[in-house]
Amino acid sequence: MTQAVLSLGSNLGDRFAHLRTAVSELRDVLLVVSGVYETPPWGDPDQPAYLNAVVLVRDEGAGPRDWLDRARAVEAVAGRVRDPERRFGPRSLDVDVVAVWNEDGEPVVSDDPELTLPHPRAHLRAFVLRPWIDIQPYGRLPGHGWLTDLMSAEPVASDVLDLRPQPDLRLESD
Ligand code: PH2
Ligand code: MG
Ligand code: MG
Repeated sequence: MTQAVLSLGSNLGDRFAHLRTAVSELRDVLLVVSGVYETPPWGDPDQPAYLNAVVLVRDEGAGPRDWLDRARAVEAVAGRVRDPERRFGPRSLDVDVVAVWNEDGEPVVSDDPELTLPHPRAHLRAFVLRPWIDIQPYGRLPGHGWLTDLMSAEPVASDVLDLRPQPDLRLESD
C-alpha cells in the first residue's frame, strides 16, 4: 500500500463546492480529511482568499506518477483552467502532491521537475502544514522533520496567525 498527502486549494467560484468535489472524486482512496481554512493568497497577492485543506490517501499500487495523474484528473473535474502567465494565480481547484510513501512506508524522494517530492515549498506553507497537522499531529514532512517544529519556525509561525479555521465547512462525510 502506498500513501500520499494531497493539498487542496480553491479561490475561484464556489470554493467549498470545489473542495467537496475533490473529496468526492478521491473517495475510493480517502483515509482522512482535514478541516478547512481560509487563507490569504500567497505568491500573487492580487487574487481572492483561498480555502485550503489536506487529505491523506492510500492505494494498493499507486506510484508518484499515478498520484499526479489522479490530482490533475480531479482538478479537471472542477473545471481547472491553467493560466501560463500566472504561476501562482487564482484557480478553481488546485490539488498538489505534497508527499508520497511507498509500500514499505518509506518516503519517496524525487527531483523530477514535473513532480518534485516532497513538494519543494510545503515546509514553508502554513496553508499546507496547518491542515496537515490536524490529521497527523505526529506527522513528519520527509526531509524537513516534524510538522510541529515546522509550524513553530518562521515564516510559518507568523503566517499561521492569518489562517481562519472554517468549522462550519465540513468536508468529511457522515
Ligand atoms: N496556491 C497557490 C498560490 N497561492 N495561496 C494560498 N493561500 N493557498 C494556496 O493553495 C495557494 C496560494 C498556487 O498553487
Ligand atoms: Mg499549489
Ligand atoms: Mg498545483
